[in-house]
Amino acid sequence: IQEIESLGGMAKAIDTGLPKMRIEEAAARRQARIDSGREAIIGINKYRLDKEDPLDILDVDNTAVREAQIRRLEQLRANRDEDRVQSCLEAITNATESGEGNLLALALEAARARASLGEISFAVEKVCGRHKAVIRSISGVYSSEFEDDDVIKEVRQMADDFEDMEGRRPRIMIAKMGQDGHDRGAKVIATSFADMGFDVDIGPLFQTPEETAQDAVDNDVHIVGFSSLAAGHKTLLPQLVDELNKRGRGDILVAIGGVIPAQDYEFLREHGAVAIFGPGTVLPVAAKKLLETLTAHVQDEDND
Ligand code: B12
Repeated sequence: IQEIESLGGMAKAIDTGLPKMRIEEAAARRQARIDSGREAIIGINKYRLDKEDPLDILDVDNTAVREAQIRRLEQLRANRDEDRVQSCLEAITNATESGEGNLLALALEAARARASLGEISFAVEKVCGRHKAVIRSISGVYSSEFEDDDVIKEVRQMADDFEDMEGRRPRIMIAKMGQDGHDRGAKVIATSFADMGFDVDIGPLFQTPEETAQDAVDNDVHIVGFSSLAAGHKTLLPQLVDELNKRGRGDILVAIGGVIPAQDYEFLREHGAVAIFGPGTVLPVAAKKLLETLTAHVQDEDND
Protein backbone atom coordinates (compact mmCIF):
# COMPACT_ATOMS: atom_id res chain seq x y z
CA ILE A 1 0.00 0.00 0.00
CA GLN A 2 2.87 2.34 0.86
CA GLU A 3 4.46 1.62 -2.50
CA ILE A 4 1.20 2.44 -4.29
CA GLU A 5 0.72 5.63 -2.30
CA SER A 6 4.26 6.75 -3.06
CA LEU A 7 3.47 6.43 -6.76
CA GLY A 8 0.43 8.70 -6.38
CA GLY A 9 -2.44 6.20 -6.13
CA MET A 10 -3.64 2.99 -7.73
CA ALA A 11 -4.37 4.37 -11.22
CA LYS A 12 -0.81 5.71 -11.51
CA ALA A 13 0.62 2.51 -10.01
CA ILE A 14 -1.26 0.41 -12.59
CA ASP A 15 0.29 2.56 -15.29
CA THR A 16 3.78 1.65 -14.05
CA GLY A 17 2.91 -2.08 -14.01
CA LEU A 18 3.69 -2.41 -10.30
CA PRO A 19 0.52 -4.19 -9.03
CA LYS A 20 0.69 -6.73 -11.88
CA MET A 21 4.33 -7.40 -11.10
CA ARG A 22 3.57 -7.95 -7.42
CA ILE A 23 0.76 -10.38 -8.33
CA GLU A 24 3.16 -12.25 -10.61
CA GLU A 25 5.82 -12.41 -7.90
CA ALA A 26 3.27 -13.86 -5.48
CA ALA A 27 2.19 -16.41 -8.12
CA ALA A 28 5.82 -17.47 -8.77
CA ARG A 29 6.45 -17.81 -5.03
CA ARG A 30 3.30 -19.89 -4.58
CA GLN A 31 4.15 -22.14 -7.53
CA ALA A 32 7.62 -22.74 -5.99
CA ARG A 33 5.97 -23.72 -2.69
CA ILE A 34 3.60 -26.09 -4.50
CA ASP A 35 6.36 -27.56 -6.69
CA SER A 36 8.64 -28.17 -3.71
CA GLY A 37 5.78 -29.89 -1.83
CA ARG A 38 5.66 -27.30 0.96
CA GLU A 39 2.11 -26.42 0.05
CA ALA A 40 -0.15 -29.42 -0.55
CA ILE A 41 -2.95 -29.41 -3.06
CA ILE A 42 -4.79 -32.68 -2.65
CA GLY A 43 -5.08 -34.53 -5.94
CA ILE A 44 -2.52 -32.27 -7.63
CA ASN A 45 0.79 -32.63 -5.76
CA LYS A 46 -0.34 -34.97 -2.98
CA TYR A 47 -2.53 -38.10 -3.02
CA ARG A 48 -2.75 -38.12 -6.79
CA LEU A 49 -4.87 -40.85 -8.31
CA ASP A 50 -2.91 -43.59 -10.08
CA LYS A 51 -5.27 -43.26 -12.94
CA GLU A 52 -7.48 -40.25 -13.61
CA ASP A 53 -10.90 -41.06 -15.09
CA PRO A 54 -11.42 -39.22 -18.37
CA LEU A 55 -13.43 -36.05 -17.84
CA ASP A 56 -16.72 -35.70 -19.61
CA ILE A 57 -16.18 -32.39 -21.35
CA LEU A 58 -17.87 -30.35 -24.01
CA ASP A 59 -15.66 -30.52 -27.09
CA VAL A 60 -16.23 -27.30 -29.01
CA ASP A 61 -15.44 -27.23 -32.73
CA ASN A 62 -13.62 -23.88 -32.86
CA THR A 63 -13.58 -23.71 -36.66
CA ALA A 64 -17.36 -24.22 -36.84
CA VAL A 65 -17.91 -21.54 -34.17
CA ARG A 66 -15.67 -19.10 -36.01
CA GLU A 67 -17.45 -19.73 -39.32
CA ALA A 68 -20.88 -19.32 -37.68
CA GLN A 69 -19.77 -16.02 -36.08
CA ILE A 70 -18.46 -14.72 -39.41
CA ARG A 71 -21.79 -15.64 -41.07
CA ARG A 72 -23.67 -13.75 -38.31
CA LEU A 73 -21.45 -10.72 -38.77
CA GLU A 74 -21.97 -10.76 -42.52
CA GLN A 75 -25.73 -11.00 -42.01
CA LEU A 76 -25.65 -8.11 -39.55
CA ARG A 77 -23.68 -5.95 -41.97
CA ALA A 78 -26.01 -6.78 -44.86
CA ASN A 79 -29.08 -5.71 -42.91
CA ARG A 80 -27.97 -2.46 -41.26
CA ASP A 81 -28.16 1.13 -42.44
CA GLU A 82 -24.56 1.48 -43.65
CA ASP A 83 -24.65 5.30 -43.96
CA ARG A 84 -25.82 5.62 -40.37
CA VAL A 85 -23.11 3.25 -39.16
CA GLN A 86 -20.36 5.11 -41.03
CA SER A 87 -21.46 8.50 -39.72
CA CYS A 88 -21.55 7.15 -36.15
CA LEU A 89 -18.03 5.77 -36.57
CA GLU A 90 -16.82 9.05 -38.08
CA ALA A 91 -18.26 10.93 -35.10
CA ILE A 92 -16.21 8.69 -32.80
CA THR A 93 -13.01 9.29 -34.77
CA ASN A 94 -13.65 13.07 -34.82
CA ALA A 95 -14.34 13.19 -31.08
CA THR A 96 -11.18 11.20 -30.41
CA GLU A 97 -9.20 13.64 -32.51
CA SER A 98 -10.66 16.81 -31.01
CA GLY A 99 -10.91 15.51 -27.46
CA GLU A 100 -14.44 16.92 -27.32
CA GLY A 101 -17.65 14.95 -26.81
CA ASN A 102 -18.50 11.85 -24.83
CA LEU A 103 -16.92 8.78 -26.43
CA LEU A 104 -19.05 6.35 -24.45
CA ALA A 105 -22.30 7.99 -25.60
CA LEU A 106 -21.06 7.98 -29.21
CA ALA A 107 -20.02 4.32 -28.91
CA LEU A 108 -23.52 3.45 -27.64
CA GLU A 109 -25.08 5.22 -30.58
CA ALA A 110 -22.83 3.31 -32.97
CA ALA A 111 -23.72 0.02 -31.28
CA ARG A 112 -27.42 0.85 -31.63
CA ALA A 113 -26.78 1.37 -35.35
CA ARG A 114 -25.27 -2.16 -35.26
CA ALA A 115 -21.59 -1.25 -35.56
CA SER A 116 -19.47 -4.09 -34.18
CA LEU A 117 -17.13 -3.72 -31.20
CA GLY A 118 -14.18 -4.13 -33.57
CA GLU A 119 -15.40 -1.26 -35.76
CA ILE A 120 -16.05 0.97 -32.75
CA SER A 121 -12.62 0.38 -31.25
CA PHE A 122 -10.98 0.78 -34.66
CA ALA A 123 -12.64 4.20 -35.00
CA VAL A 124 -10.67 5.22 -31.89
CA GLU A 125 -7.54 3.28 -32.86
CA LYS A 126 -7.25 5.25 -36.13
CA VAL A 127 -6.26 8.24 -33.99
CA CYS A 128 -4.76 6.75 -30.83
CA GLY A 129 -3.10 3.58 -32.10
CA ARG A 130 -3.48 0.27 -30.32
CA HIS A 131 -2.53 -0.20 -26.68
CA LYS A 132 0.52 -2.42 -26.33
CA ALA A 133 1.10 -3.81 -22.89
CA VAL A 134 4.70 -3.74 -21.73
CA ILE A 135 5.78 -7.23 -20.72
CA ARG A 136 7.87 -7.20 -17.59
CA SER A 137 9.52 -10.28 -16.23
CA ILE A 138 10.79 -10.93 -12.75
CA SER A 139 13.76 -13.02 -11.74
CA GLY A 140 15.07 -14.92 -8.76
CA VAL A 141 11.68 -15.21 -7.06
CA TYR A 142 10.94 -18.81 -8.01
CA SER A 143 14.38 -20.21 -7.14
CA SER A 144 14.60 -18.29 -3.86
CA GLU A 145 11.34 -19.81 -2.64
CA PHE A 146 12.07 -23.36 -3.83
CA GLU A 147 13.09 -25.61 -0.98
CA ASP A 148 14.85 -28.48 -2.72
CA ASP A 149 17.59 -26.42 -4.34
CA ASP A 150 19.30 -29.56 -5.67
CA VAL A 151 16.72 -30.07 -8.42
CA ILE A 152 17.20 -26.51 -9.60
CA LYS A 153 20.98 -26.91 -9.48
CA GLU A 154 20.71 -30.10 -11.55
CA VAL A 155 18.65 -28.38 -14.24
CA ARG A 156 21.00 -25.38 -14.25
CA GLN A 157 23.92 -27.76 -14.76
CA MET A 158 22.10 -29.37 -17.68
CA ALA A 159 21.55 -25.92 -19.18
CA ASP A 160 25.27 -25.16 -18.75
CA ASP A 161 26.17 -28.47 -20.42
CA PHE A 162 23.86 -27.58 -23.28
CA GLU A 163 25.65 -24.25 -23.68
CA ASP A 164 29.03 -26.03 -23.76
CA MET A 165 27.72 -28.31 -26.50
CA GLU A 166 25.83 -25.74 -28.62
CA GLY A 167 27.60 -22.48 -27.90
CA ARG A 168 24.50 -20.81 -26.48
CA ARG A 169 21.97 -21.38 -23.75
CA PRO A 170 18.73 -23.27 -24.41
CA ARG A 171 16.26 -20.65 -25.57
CA ILE A 172 12.52 -20.97 -25.07
CA MET A 173 9.70 -18.68 -26.12
CA ILE A 174 6.66 -18.82 -23.86
CA ALA A 175 3.72 -18.11 -26.16
CA LYS A 176 0.08 -17.18 -25.65
CA MET A 177 -2.10 -17.49 -28.74
CA GLY A 178 -5.74 -16.86 -29.56
CA GLN A 179 -8.20 -15.21 -27.19
CA ASP A 180 -6.71 -16.75 -24.07
CA GLY A 181 -5.92 -14.01 -21.55
CA HIS A 182 -4.62 -16.28 -18.77
CA ASP A 183 -1.05 -14.98 -18.63
CA ARG A 184 -0.31 -15.70 -14.96
CA GLY A 185 0.91 -19.24 -15.60
CA ALA A 186 2.94 -18.13 -18.63
CA LYS A 187 4.74 -15.57 -16.46
CA VAL A 188 5.40 -18.14 -13.72
CA ILE A 189 6.84 -20.54 -16.28
CA ALA A 190 8.97 -17.79 -17.83
CA THR A 191 10.48 -16.68 -14.52
CA SER A 192 11.11 -20.22 -13.26
CA PHE A 193 12.74 -21.31 -16.53
CA ALA A 194 14.96 -18.20 -16.47
CA ASP A 195 15.95 -19.08 -12.89
CA MET A 196 16.89 -22.56 -14.13
CA GLY A 197 19.29 -21.29 -16.77
CA PHE A 198 17.16 -20.90 -19.90
CA ASP A 199 17.15 -17.81 -22.10
CA VAL A 200 13.48 -16.92 -22.09
CA ASP A 201 11.38 -14.83 -24.46
CA ILE A 202 7.80 -14.01 -23.49
CA GLY A 203 5.38 -13.44 -26.36
CA PRO A 204 2.56 -10.92 -25.97
CA LEU A 205 -1.02 -12.01 -25.29
CA PHE A 206 -3.43 -12.78 -28.14
CA GLN A 207 -0.88 -13.64 -30.82
CA THR A 208 -1.83 -15.46 -34.00
CA PRO A 209 0.11 -18.65 -34.82
CA GLU A 210 1.77 -16.70 -37.69
CA GLU A 211 3.03 -14.05 -35.27
CA THR A 212 4.30 -16.59 -32.75
CA ALA A 213 6.10 -18.56 -35.46
CA GLN A 214 7.67 -15.40 -36.87
CA ASP A 215 8.89 -14.26 -33.43
CA ALA A 216 10.26 -17.76 -32.74
CA VAL A 217 12.17 -17.71 -36.03
CA ASP A 218 13.39 -14.11 -35.64
CA ASN A 219 14.72 -14.85 -32.16
CA ASP A 220 16.03 -18.26 -33.20
CA VAL A 221 14.56 -20.08 -30.20
CA HIS A 222 15.03 -23.83 -29.68
CA ILE A 223 11.56 -24.38 -28.22
CA VAL A 224 8.16 -22.71 -28.31
CA GLY A 225 6.36 -23.40 -25.02
CA PHE A 226 2.70 -22.75 -25.77
CA SER A 227 0.57 -22.08 -22.70
CA SER A 228 -3.10 -22.80 -23.39
CA LEU A 229 -5.86 -22.41 -20.81
CA ALA A 230 -8.86 -21.46 -22.92
CA ALA A 231 -9.38 -24.60 -25.01
CA GLY A 232 -7.80 -23.31 -28.21
CA HIS A 233 -5.08 -25.97 -28.24
CA LYS A 234 -6.53 -28.30 -30.88
CA THR A 235 -6.85 -25.43 -33.37
CA LEU A 236 -3.78 -23.36 -32.54
CA LEU A 237 -1.06 -25.98 -32.02
CA PRO A 238 -1.37 -27.56 -35.51
CA GLN A 239 -1.45 -24.05 -37.03
CA LEU A 240 1.73 -23.08 -35.16
CA VAL A 241 3.53 -26.21 -36.34
CA ASP A 242 2.41 -25.47 -39.94
CA GLU A 243 3.63 -21.89 -39.70
CA LEU A 244 7.05 -23.00 -38.41
CA ASN A 245 7.30 -25.53 -41.25
CA LYS A 246 6.33 -22.86 -43.82
CA ARG A 247 9.29 -20.81 -42.58
CA GLY A 248 11.64 -23.77 -42.95
CA ARG A 249 12.01 -24.07 -39.16
CA GLY A 250 10.34 -27.38 -38.44
CA ASP A 251 13.39 -28.04 -36.24
CA ILE A 252 12.03 -25.67 -33.55
CA LEU A 253 10.41 -27.90 -30.94
CA VAL A 254 6.84 -27.19 -29.83
CA ALA A 255 5.77 -28.06 -26.29
CA ILE A 256 2.40 -27.27 -24.78
CA GLY A 257 1.02 -26.89 -21.28
CA GLY A 258 -2.09 -25.73 -19.48
CA VAL A 259 -5.68 -26.88 -19.09
CA ILE A 260 -5.64 -29.75 -21.54
CA PRO A 261 -7.83 -32.82 -21.04
CA ALA A 262 -6.06 -36.17 -21.22
CA GLN A 263 -8.18 -37.27 -24.19
CA ASP A 264 -6.56 -34.54 -26.33
CA TYR A 265 -2.95 -35.62 -25.67
CA GLU A 266 -2.76 -38.07 -28.54
CA PHE A 267 -4.14 -35.54 -31.02
CA LEU A 268 -1.56 -32.97 -29.90
CA ARG A 269 1.33 -35.45 -30.13
CA GLU A 270 0.20 -36.49 -33.63
CA HIS A 271 0.22 -32.82 -34.63
CA GLY A 272 3.75 -32.12 -33.43
CA ALA A 273 3.78 -31.54 -29.65
CA VAL A 274 6.99 -33.01 -28.23
CA ALA A 275 5.75 -32.69 -24.64
CA ILE A 276 2.50 -31.86 -22.83
CA PHE A 277 2.39 -30.38 -19.33
CA GLY A 278 -1.01 -30.35 -17.66
CA PRO A 279 -2.14 -28.92 -14.32
CA GLY A 280 0.05 -30.13 -11.47
CA THR A 281 3.23 -29.93 -13.54
CA VAL A 282 6.30 -29.52 -11.34
CA LEU A 283 8.29 -26.95 -13.27
CA PRO A 284 11.87 -28.24 -12.64
CA VAL A 285 10.66 -31.68 -13.80
CA ALA A 286 9.22 -30.08 -16.96
CA ALA A 287 12.41 -28.08 -17.55
CA LYS A 288 14.53 -31.22 -17.17
CA LYS A 289 12.34 -33.16 -19.58
CA LEU A 290 12.49 -30.38 -22.16
CA LEU A 291 16.28 -30.14 -21.86
CA GLU A 292 16.63 -33.91 -22.35
CA THR A 293 14.34 -33.79 -25.40
CA LEU A 294 16.17 -30.77 -26.83
CA THR A 295 19.62 -32.25 -26.26
CA ALA A 296 18.63 -35.52 -27.99
CA HIS A 297 17.06 -33.54 -30.85
CA VAL A 298 20.15 -31.38 -31.39
CA GLN A 299 22.43 -34.45 -31.29
CA ASP A 300 20.18 -36.19 -33.86
CA GLU A 301 20.41 -33.17 -36.16
CA ASP A 302 24.18 -33.02 -35.77
CA ASN A 303 24.40 -36.71 -36.76
CA ASP A 304 22.29 -36.18 -39.91
C1 B12 B 1 -6.64 -17.34 -12.53
C2 B12 B 1 -7.71 -17.72 -13.54
C3 B12 B 1 -8.30 -16.69 -14.29
C4 B12 B 1 -7.84 -15.21 -14.19
C5 B12 B 1 -6.60 -15.04 -15.10
C6 B12 B 1 -5.62 -13.99 -14.58
C7 B12 B 1 -4.36 -13.97 -15.38
N1 B12 B 1 -3.86 -12.78 -15.64
O1 B12 B 1 -3.80 -14.99 -15.78
C8 B12 B 1 -9.13 -14.47 -14.74
C9 B12 B 1 -10.06 -14.18 -13.59
C10 B12 B 1 -8.86 -13.18 -15.51
C11 B12 B 1 -9.75 -15.58 -15.60
C12 B12 B 1 -10.63 -15.31 -16.64
C13 B12 B 1 -11.29 -16.31 -17.38
N2 B12 B 1 -11.24 -17.64 -17.16
CO1 B12 B 1 -10.01 -18.46 -15.92
N3 B12 B 1 -9.04 -19.41 -14.63
C14 B12 B 1 -8.12 -19.10 -13.72
C15 B12 B 1 -7.71 -20.34 -12.88
C16 B12 B 1 -8.51 -20.30 -11.57
C17 B12 B 1 -6.22 -20.50 -12.56
C18 B12 B 1 -5.25 -20.33 -13.72
C19 B12 B 1 -3.84 -20.11 -13.19
O2 B12 B 1 -3.31 -19.00 -13.19
N4 B12 B 1 -3.24 -21.18 -12.65
C20 B12 B 1 -1.85 -21.11 -12.08
C21 B12 B 1 -0.82 -21.39 -13.19
C22 B12 B 1 0.59 -21.39 -12.63
O3 B12 B 1 -1.11 -22.67 -13.70
P1 B12 B 1 -1.20 -23.04 -15.26
O4 B12 B 1 -1.26 -21.83 -16.11
O5 B12 B 1 -2.21 -24.10 -15.47
O6 B12 B 1 0.27 -23.68 -15.51
C23 B12 B 1 0.67 -24.87 -14.88
C24 B12 B 1 0.53 -26.11 -15.78
O7 B12 B 1 -0.65 -26.10 -16.54
C25 B12 B 1 1.79 -26.12 -16.59
N5 B12 B 1 1.89 -25.31 -17.82
C26 B12 B 1 0.99 -24.49 -18.40
N6 B12 B 1 1.47 -23.98 -19.55
C27 B12 B 1 2.72 -24.45 -19.70
C28 B12 B 1 3.67 -24.22 -20.70
C29 B12 B 1 4.94 -24.84 -20.59
C30 B12 B 1 5.97 -24.59 -21.63
C31 B12 B 1 5.22 -25.68 -19.46
C32 B12 B 1 6.54 -26.30 -19.32
C33 B12 B 1 4.26 -25.90 -18.47
C34 B12 B 1 3.02 -25.31 -18.60
O8 B12 B 1 2.75 -25.66 -15.64
C35 B12 B 1 2.17 -24.75 -14.70
C36 B12 B 1 2.66 -25.17 -13.30
O9 B12 B 1 2.12 -26.37 -12.91
C37 B12 B 1 -8.18 -21.52 -13.83
C38 B12 B 1 -8.60 -22.82 -13.11
C39 B12 B 1 -7.40 -23.66 -12.77
N7 B12 B 1 -7.34 -24.10 -11.55
O10 B12 B 1 -6.54 -23.91 -13.63
C40 B12 B 1 -9.37 -20.88 -14.56
C41 B12 B 1 -9.75 -21.34 -16.03
C42 B12 B 1 -8.47 -21.50 -16.82
N8 B12 B 1 -10.52 -20.21 -16.54
C43 B12 B 1 -11.50 -20.59 -17.28
C44 B12 B 1 -12.40 -19.69 -17.94
C45 B12 B 1 -13.59 -20.33 -18.64
C46 B12 B 1 -12.21 -18.30 -17.91
C47 B12 B 1 -13.08 -17.23 -18.60
C48 B12 B 1 -13.49 -17.57 -20.06
C49 B12 B 1 -14.30 -16.97 -17.71
C50 B12 B 1 -15.36 -16.07 -18.36
N9 B12 B 1 -16.47 -16.67 -18.77
O11 B12 B 1 -15.12 -14.90 -18.51
C51 B12 B 1 -12.16 -15.99 -18.54
C52 B12 B 1 -11.30 -15.92 -19.84
C53 B12 B 1 -10.48 -14.68 -19.97
C54 B12 B 1 -9.64 -14.76 -21.23
N10 B12 B 1 -9.69 -13.78 -22.10
O12 B12 B 1 -8.92 -15.70 -21.43
C55 B12 B 1 -11.57 -22.10 -17.40
C56 B12 B 1 -11.10 -22.59 -18.79
C57 B12 B 1 -11.92 -23.79 -19.27
C58 B12 B 1 -11.39 -24.47 -20.49
N11 B12 B 1 -10.12 -24.37 -20.83
O13 B12 B 1 -12.14 -25.12 -21.15
C59 B12 B 1 -10.75 -22.57 -16.19
C60 B12 B 1 -10.01 -23.93 -16.36
C61 B12 B 1 -11.70 -22.67 -14.95
C62 B12 B 1 -12.72 -23.82 -15.12
N12 B12 B 1 -12.50 -24.94 -14.47
O14 B12 B 1 -13.68 -23.69 -15.80
N13 B12 B 1 -9.34 -16.77 -15.21
